[in-house]
Amino acid sequence: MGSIGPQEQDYDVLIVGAGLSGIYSLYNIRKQIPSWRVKVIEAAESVGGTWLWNCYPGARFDSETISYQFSWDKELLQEWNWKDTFSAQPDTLKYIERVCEKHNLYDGIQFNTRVKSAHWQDTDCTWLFIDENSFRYRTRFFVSCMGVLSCPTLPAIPGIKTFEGQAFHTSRWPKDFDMKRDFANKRIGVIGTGATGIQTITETSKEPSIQSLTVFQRTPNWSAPLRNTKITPGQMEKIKMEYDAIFRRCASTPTGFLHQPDPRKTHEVPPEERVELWEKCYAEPGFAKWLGVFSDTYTDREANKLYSDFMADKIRQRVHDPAVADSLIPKNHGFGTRRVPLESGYFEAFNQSNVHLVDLQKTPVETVTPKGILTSDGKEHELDILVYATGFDAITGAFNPIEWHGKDDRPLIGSSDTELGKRAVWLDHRPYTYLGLMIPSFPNMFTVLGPHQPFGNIPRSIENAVQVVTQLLEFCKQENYTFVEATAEAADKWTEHVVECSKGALSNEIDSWMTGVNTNVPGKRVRSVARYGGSAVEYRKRCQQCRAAGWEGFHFA
Ligand code: NA7
Repeated sequence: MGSIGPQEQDYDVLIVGAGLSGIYSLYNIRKQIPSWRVKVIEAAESVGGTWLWNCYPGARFDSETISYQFSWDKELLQEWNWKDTFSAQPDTLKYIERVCEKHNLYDGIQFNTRVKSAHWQDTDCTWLFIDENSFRYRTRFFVSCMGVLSCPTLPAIPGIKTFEGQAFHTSRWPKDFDMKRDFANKRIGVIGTGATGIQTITETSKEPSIQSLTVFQRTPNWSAPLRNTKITPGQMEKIKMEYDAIFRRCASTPTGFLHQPDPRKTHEVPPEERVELWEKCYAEPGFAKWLGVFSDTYTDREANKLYSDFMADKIRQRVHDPAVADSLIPKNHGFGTRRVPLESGYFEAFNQSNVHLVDLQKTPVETVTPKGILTSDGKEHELDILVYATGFDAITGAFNPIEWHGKDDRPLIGSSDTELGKRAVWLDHRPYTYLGLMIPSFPNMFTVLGPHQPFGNIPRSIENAVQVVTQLLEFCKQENYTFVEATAEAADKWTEHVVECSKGALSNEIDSWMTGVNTNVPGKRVRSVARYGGSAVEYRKRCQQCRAAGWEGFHFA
């Protein structure tokens, strides 16, 4: 790819993405290797990534706020006062902006820049990136911080372009939206009932001025109470004194959250005592009800069935119409085998006379029409606004829109149906990595929160990945290496280990973004193992062992 031209910038490290991963990468690499030229390019107009794009009504953490922030800035931990046990999106975005201001990160970020292609240059061991405006960026090293859920997908149903009302995806919510003004007297439809749909539907249902809300549900999801509360100034002061212990606890749990599973197995415990634990967890805020229950809940089919039955009863108690309750109870997967969305009155929304559930398993969508949605029973559901809460091309998805030319011109993602696709390193979207950090044939390229990393408590995973990547870069600098690549042997072994870790998990038996399935993306209909299913403790141990063994599994030159 040609020589350096006037429109070409040159860096030691180029980072793509200015969400939590990208801003911490910028901060840490700058801090550890101050002499290097580091740059972030970002498609959006500002920082925040997921927490910038997802500004739909009701968007908030369902991870505990106090465990979901950067642990490395002790000063900011003492300065920052959180309002909610589960922070709302605008507050999280303010926090991220404060991190960037405090550490002067804005001057290292170029906004409104979307990468179109990436070309490995064998001659001088650099990457050449080209953006949508044909600007070129040459860099020795590249850190991908493009996010796990950053590429929204619209449903593959006919007619979506014909709709004459307003229609948008939840992660492309209209700017300056005002619920009272924009939803008043409107007939609103929401397709999708994942974590996003559940938050959007609940919040919308609470707006008294809407005319109606119609929920189009293809697969019901298990969901349970979030139980958000305000953090009082007194509580905040106490939390500030406990941060060391909070992050130590996160470091000791399999998912990086504050919750440790109960080590007992379901059948070791008498039935009344089981119910006592389930009730206790159900009454607690946050993920206790997902992550704090018996250790075999997500591997033992019978144990999972018992807990799912308990949860199904909770739904029946909350939804007045038994037929609606039945539609809302998942039948094809057990509780917790998909990522559990937490809710704040979701089930009660269906008791309102202006909220309607359309069970797409009984009456599938035929087509979107100019006026609304036509289902197989011949009914046209008329709508003014249609919201697509239909999720993302997850994990490998952010890499998908970029044209990759790795070593020997290998593509990154490809379909086995095509000759070119067969040479792809992630054939049919199946990730192949070493430690989830590097990909053979893609030298000098690192992934933070890439496939094969643990995705539990996201900031905890990000901090570890950024620290390991920075250490690797420091090692290259010290040793004057201009080339680093994961060996095929190391990637084979690691990919096998990741597959091994996922065995026995009931979550493998259901389609979800976690198992790499998205029916709206061609080539993503078959399940794959895209995330590290072992414990985050084990993952970090393996990263440390690799470093202690002189970065075993990497080839340097
Ligand atoms: P999810 O969890 O992937 O949910 C997407 C939802 O959209 C889900 O209910 C899908 O039903 C539904 N969907 C997708 N395509 C269609 C079509 N074609 N027709 C009808 N319904 C459809 O995405 P979210 O944004 O809610 O959450 C992603 C993560 O963000 C979440 O797990 C948290 O970690 C934060 P399906 O189940 O596929 O039948």
